[in-house]
Amino acid sequence: MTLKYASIEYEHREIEFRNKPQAMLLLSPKGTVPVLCVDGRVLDQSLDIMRWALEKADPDDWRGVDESISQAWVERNDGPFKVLLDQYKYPNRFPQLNQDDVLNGAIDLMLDPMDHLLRSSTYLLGNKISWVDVAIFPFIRQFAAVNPQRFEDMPLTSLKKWLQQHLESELFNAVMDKHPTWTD
Ligand SMILES: N[C@@H](CCC(=O)N[C@@H](CS)C(=O)NCC(=O)O)C(=O)O
Repeated sequence: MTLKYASIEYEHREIEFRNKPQAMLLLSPKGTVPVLCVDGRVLDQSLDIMRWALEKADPDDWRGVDESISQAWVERNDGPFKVLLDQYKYPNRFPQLNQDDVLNGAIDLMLDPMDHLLRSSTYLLGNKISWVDVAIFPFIRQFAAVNPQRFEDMPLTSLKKWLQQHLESELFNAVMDKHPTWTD
């Protein structure tokens, strides 16, 4: 989404996790996506790719928000919330965990605090979209998709509205095209 927003042209190589191309593993042996190879550098963390793209162009000032508040939200998302999201998505991998505890943990840690913020502003850090919304939205989308009805039934009105707005956004829909699988 950030590459598109910054009008950066790139070659999109869709890969299969079960059959990762050697060319990708040579660049980034950890084998996760996304990987961006640019100007002789390899960026293989989503946030690094976002930062790199925003340095190139940031027409709507996505970075015009408080750095330490932004960082705190993204760290909460990528750290403890991601752990809970995986536990919620793959209950079979965590048979020792009570699913209600996992769900309540995610609500208390992330969903409720986000909903609270979004009651008084359209976006997480104000009335203007920022890189933090874009960094976190895919994770909330995944969380909602695990059990859409359960998510819909949660009294998180402002969060649901925020999610819906991102799902319907031109930017998100512009990058959701299916691509053929690339192989070496
Ligand atoms: N911290 C990394 C995480 C990347 C990551 O875990 N990507 C997942 C897909 S969302 C992946 O590539 N998994 C590879 C696999 O499951 O084999 C980032 O933000 O780029």
